[in-house]
Amino acid sequence: MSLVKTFNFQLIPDPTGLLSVYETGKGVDFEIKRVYCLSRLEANSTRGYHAHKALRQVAVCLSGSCRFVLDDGKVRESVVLDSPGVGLQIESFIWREMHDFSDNCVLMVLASELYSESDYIRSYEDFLKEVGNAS
Ligand code: T46
Repeated sequence: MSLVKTFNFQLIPDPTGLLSVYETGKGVDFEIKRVYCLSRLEANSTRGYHAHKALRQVAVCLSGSCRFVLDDGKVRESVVLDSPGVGLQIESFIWREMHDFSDNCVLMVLASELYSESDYIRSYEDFLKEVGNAS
């Protein structure tokens, strides 16, 4: 089964622009407790390089594009996000990295939990131990 799970959000275009709707129960299967955005990203920068223990998230690229790498300790997959109408589901205990930010990239993330640094696994070695795949 693929690590990359995407789904579509409601888009309401009209001649003046595009309205996109993000709502618990409409693709997002958790109560949205936090929303954060990444913007003004430096060219050639990369982010992420961690997993979460409990947090579940949905990432949406509101503008421009970026590439997510998802890794469960066995398989590593990559997906490009480039539409405000597409959500990428990121489950707990999945290592994630973000690469290839376009100039105008704005990445929004819908989160199931409030911010907690203790929920992060920031070392890949520790992550492999947690998912039972350390050598
Ligand atoms: C994720 C990917 C997709 C806060 O204080 N509150 C917050 O809500 C967030 C998200 C971050 N922070 C602090 C924690 C760090 O000191 O901001 C700093 C940068 O956070 P982080 O290293 O987690 O940033 P990214 O861009 O590598 O990762 C972010 C999310 O934090 C993370 O959960 O899955 O985007």
